Amino acid sequence: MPTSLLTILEFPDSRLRKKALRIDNVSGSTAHLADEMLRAMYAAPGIGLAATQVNVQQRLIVCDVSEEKNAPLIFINPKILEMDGETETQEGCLSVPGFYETVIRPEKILLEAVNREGEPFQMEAEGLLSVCIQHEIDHLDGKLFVDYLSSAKRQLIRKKLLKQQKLSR
Ligand code: QAP
Ligand code: CO
Repeated sequence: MPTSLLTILEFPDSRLRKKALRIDNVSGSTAHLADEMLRAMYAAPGIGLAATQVNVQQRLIVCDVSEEKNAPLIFINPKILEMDGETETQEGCLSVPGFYETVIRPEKILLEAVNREGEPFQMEAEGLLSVCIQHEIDHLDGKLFVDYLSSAKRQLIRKKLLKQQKLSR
């Protein structure tokens, strides 16, 4: 598996707080970015990645929650239309390496998005895919899973990651 040229930003980098803009024209470069993001996600390895995490302020996310890592999904301008139920998941994030915490979110979603051909579609998701999509859409709005934790937990993670980042540069 080739590694990726994209760099994944790490918490508490302020660029993770920027709000991504809608993509009004799906072009070849959008499809190319999606492919590069999938490459970076698989290399990590991860199950989801948002453009915000690679310092691109565009509304584009990719996911693959399959066991075989052979079911890449690309969502452009994703929007949740309906949600239902409640589920608890141990979430992690490529931008918060080494930390996993329980987050409660809606269990099922109805999603609207645009595909890499520029065509709108709707999709229902539940289970890990639903949680992954919600987590990635949060990134596009500058939100991280650590924002759902107590501020004490978030500050501790922040401190540990800053220390780690200083050691590794
Ligand atoms: C979001 O996160 C997600 O800490 C995607 O050291 C995760 O792919 C949604 C990863 C879990 C729901 C449940 C995290 C890789 C990958 C790490 C990821 C790490 C290496 C996280
Ligand atoms: Co994340």
